[in-house]
Amino acid sequence: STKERSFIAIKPDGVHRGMISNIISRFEQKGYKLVGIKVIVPGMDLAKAHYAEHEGKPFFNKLTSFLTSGPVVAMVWEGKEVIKYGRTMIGATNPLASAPGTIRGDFCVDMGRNMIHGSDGPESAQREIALWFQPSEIAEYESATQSWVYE
Ligand code: DAT
Ligand code: MG
Repeated sequence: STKERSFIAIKPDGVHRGMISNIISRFEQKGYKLVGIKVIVPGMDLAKAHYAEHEGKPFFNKLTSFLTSGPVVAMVWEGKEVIKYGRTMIGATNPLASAPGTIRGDFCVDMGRNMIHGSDGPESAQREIALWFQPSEIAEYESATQSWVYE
C-alpha cells in the first residue's frame, strides 16, 4: 500500500552533527511523503517506552540516557514498503556493517552513535507512531507528485 507508515527518528547525534536536512532529503528524494515531524527532547519515560523491547539488555541504560540527552527529530514517513525500505536506507544497526550509500554506512562508526531510528515492522511502526504522535499531529494529504512516483 502507498499508505504504509514508518516512524523514523533522527537521534541527538544526528541533530548535533547537522544531518537533519541530509536525512530528510534522502526520504523525500526517494519519493516518500512526510506526514509528521517535530523536534523534542524526549523524557526518560518516552525513551524507555520507545526502546521497551531492549529493557534488561546491557546497553539499555546507555541507549535511553543518550536518547534523552538532546534533541530528537521524530517523523512519520508514508509510502510503499516504507518500513522495510526505510531500514534499507538506514543500514545495519552496527554502522561498520552498514553498506556505503546507507545513512549509517555513510556517516556513522559506533553503534551508540548510529544517528537514526526506523521501525522494524508493521506492529512496531504502529506502536511507535502512537507513542510519539497524537493523531492530530499527522497530516493527511495527497502529494502532487503521487502519479509521478507511483504508476
Ligand atoms: P536498530 O536501531 O537498528 O533497530 P536495535 O533495535 O537492535 O537496532 O537496537 C536499538 C539501538 O540500541 C541501536 O540503534 C543501537 C543500540 N544497540 C543495539 N545493539 C547494541 C549492542 N549490542 N551494543 C550497544 N548498543 C546497541
Ligand atoms: Mg530497532
